[in-house]
Amino acid sequence: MPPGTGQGGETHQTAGVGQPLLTSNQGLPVADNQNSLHGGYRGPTLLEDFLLREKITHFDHERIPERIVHARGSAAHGYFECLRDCSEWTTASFLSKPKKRTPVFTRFSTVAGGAGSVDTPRDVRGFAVKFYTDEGNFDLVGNNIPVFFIQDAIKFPDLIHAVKMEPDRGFPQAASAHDTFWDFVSLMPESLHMIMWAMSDRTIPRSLRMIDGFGVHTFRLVNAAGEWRFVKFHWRAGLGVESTTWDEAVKIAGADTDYHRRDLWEAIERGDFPTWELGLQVFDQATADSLPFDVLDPTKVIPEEIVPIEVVGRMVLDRNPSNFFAETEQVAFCPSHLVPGLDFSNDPLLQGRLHSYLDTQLSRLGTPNFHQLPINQARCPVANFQRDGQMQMQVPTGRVAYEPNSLGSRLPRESPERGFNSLPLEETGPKQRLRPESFADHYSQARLFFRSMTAPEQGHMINALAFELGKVETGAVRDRVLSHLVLVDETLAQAVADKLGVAAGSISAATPARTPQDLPPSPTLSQVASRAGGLKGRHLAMLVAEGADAELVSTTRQALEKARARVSVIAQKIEGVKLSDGSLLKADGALAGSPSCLFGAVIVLGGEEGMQPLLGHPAAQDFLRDAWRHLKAIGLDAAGQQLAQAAGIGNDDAVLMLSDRKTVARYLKVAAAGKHFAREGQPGTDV
Ligand code: HDE
Repeated sequence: MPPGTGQGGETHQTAGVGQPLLTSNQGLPVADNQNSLHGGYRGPTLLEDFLLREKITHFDHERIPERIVHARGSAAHGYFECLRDCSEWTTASFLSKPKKRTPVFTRFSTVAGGAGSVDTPRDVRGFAVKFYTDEGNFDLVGNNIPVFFIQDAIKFPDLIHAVKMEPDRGFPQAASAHDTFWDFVSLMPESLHMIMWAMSDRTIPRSLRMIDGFGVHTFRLVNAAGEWRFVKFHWRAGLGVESTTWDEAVKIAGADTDYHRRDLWEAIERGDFPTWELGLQVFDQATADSLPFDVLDPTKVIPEEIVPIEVVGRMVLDRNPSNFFAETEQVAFCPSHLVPGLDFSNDPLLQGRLHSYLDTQLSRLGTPNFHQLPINQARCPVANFQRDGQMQMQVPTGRVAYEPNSLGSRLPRESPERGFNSLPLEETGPKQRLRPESFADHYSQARLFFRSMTAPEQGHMINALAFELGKVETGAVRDRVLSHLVLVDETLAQAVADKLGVAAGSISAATPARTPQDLPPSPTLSQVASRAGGLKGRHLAMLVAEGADAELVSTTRQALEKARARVSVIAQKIEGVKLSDGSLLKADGALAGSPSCLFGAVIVLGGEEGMQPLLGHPAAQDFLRDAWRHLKAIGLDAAGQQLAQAAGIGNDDAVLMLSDRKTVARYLKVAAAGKHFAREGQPGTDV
């Protein structure tokens, strides 16, 4: 028998010089990792096989309970760089000095789907940042939308039960388009503002690198004099906010379930590090009192036009996790993790979260020692008298595990000066279960949001509402939602009703707790307005057929790379194509697995003859048909135009002929502008 081969022919990988020995978890060198211990030549496996049992038992316990919400996530390491001395507002050391860097770990997530669901459902995205500051960990556990569905934590389990899979049938997975969700919404008008955001393009992002983040609640900043101000946290994506269309998101879900995870990973591996600015809206009690809504109500924004956002730092994500489970899965965020110089507000949603996250980590990670996991460890000294518990990783020494004490030396002590002091705020009033009167206006900001959108964005919201309600089986639920939409905006309600086939005039308005007001529109809420423009960080596809002009291919590629876009060459066969000069152009993707929905803009180049096999090819036709439908810039040479004709796509300002450097430059300009919304309404598009 040759060395390294077992009797059954299986391959053994034995340790060579300098290679570590494979061992059991106790360090016992393993001789055979391919075969269990048998009693007899073809006999039963023996209970004695402790190596088999150790390996299988470990495997059986590999999964931990997934997060009840935000189960599917992707994360990265990086740093936060302070850009402004914020000591007039806060003593928080990570905001104290320009250029000061604080390590961070940031996890993005979808909310409703399970850990194995897809990346591109219509859903809010979690945006949770752990700052490892020199005064302890600060977790800013936010979302990519600045408001929330509910005002009081006691409604959270109801909201989540409504949006998750319906409990009897176990579907739909990762989707809000079903009866229970809209039933809940229709009976909870406080969710209306968030619904407007959820039905906007924000919930179908192109990339996790292209979402903004928000702390949602009002927090407090406290300075050295003990003076406090309110604050709202905003993360602004360096690449700007960009979204897919709905049809594109659906198709991506089929083509690449890991689309966002892969995109984030690959960008960081390439050295194309995503960045965000951290901005603060800082305001005092007098400003809060002057607003027509309550700043403790998490269903409200404070428009930037009223309280401007001041940029105080930036975050760069520059390192992928080394191990998905150890880091992305085991990271434990808690809004109660804060540092001196920050404090909470009385937002009743935030107050409930202060309890929930610690509790959930105990259930998920199984022990109050979860802070000892490497990803959760503070990067500053941690010392106290908490002891023992499951999975205790430390070995505390000495006989003193209590305070006050006098028996030890160099034991941890309190510091009234440097320690965290809750603000000594006075609270008065009867103890009761209530919703403050100041939380009663559920429609004015929903209206403000809708009316602040550009026309294409409004159109997408109407389509999204019609799609979601079109999936609702119960007519009474659909009608009830429409009765709220009337109060948001009559044209919106009418447009949705038309798409559902509900007769004009048959929708009656709900009775609002407070009459909605017309607030001045806030153009900064529109994501089109906040789009950064440019091709940097965008992923484009070049579909190349045999015989394509080598010079044009190289000119186009160079120009795109100079604009710092990522270009993927797609060919019918993964080995690539021969160009006009006989050289082989390697492909990054085969046509069958690389539909155009995966890319921000597309180009099709080929030799006339080489293009022939693609003209009748459904995947090639769909490549262009979808690029057209998804409002993308399309660059074509003569052969590409033949394919466009075969696919039956239209022609407009964002379909460009490519022949030389000049035409390529024109294409780049058009592609840099993002989606070509002017195309909407043309045959083959969605509106
Ligand atoms: Fe969460 N939320 N949440 N949430 N949340 C969780 O904690 C909860 C809320 C958010 O990447 C859970 O560790 C309650 C608002 C993010 O690990 C859980 C309430 C916002 C993440 C929980 C809210 C968020 C979570 C599940 C209402 C935006 C993922 C697993 C009172 C500001 C963090 C976990 C990560 C995760 C509870 C509302 C954001 C169960 C009770 C509002 C980004 O503890």
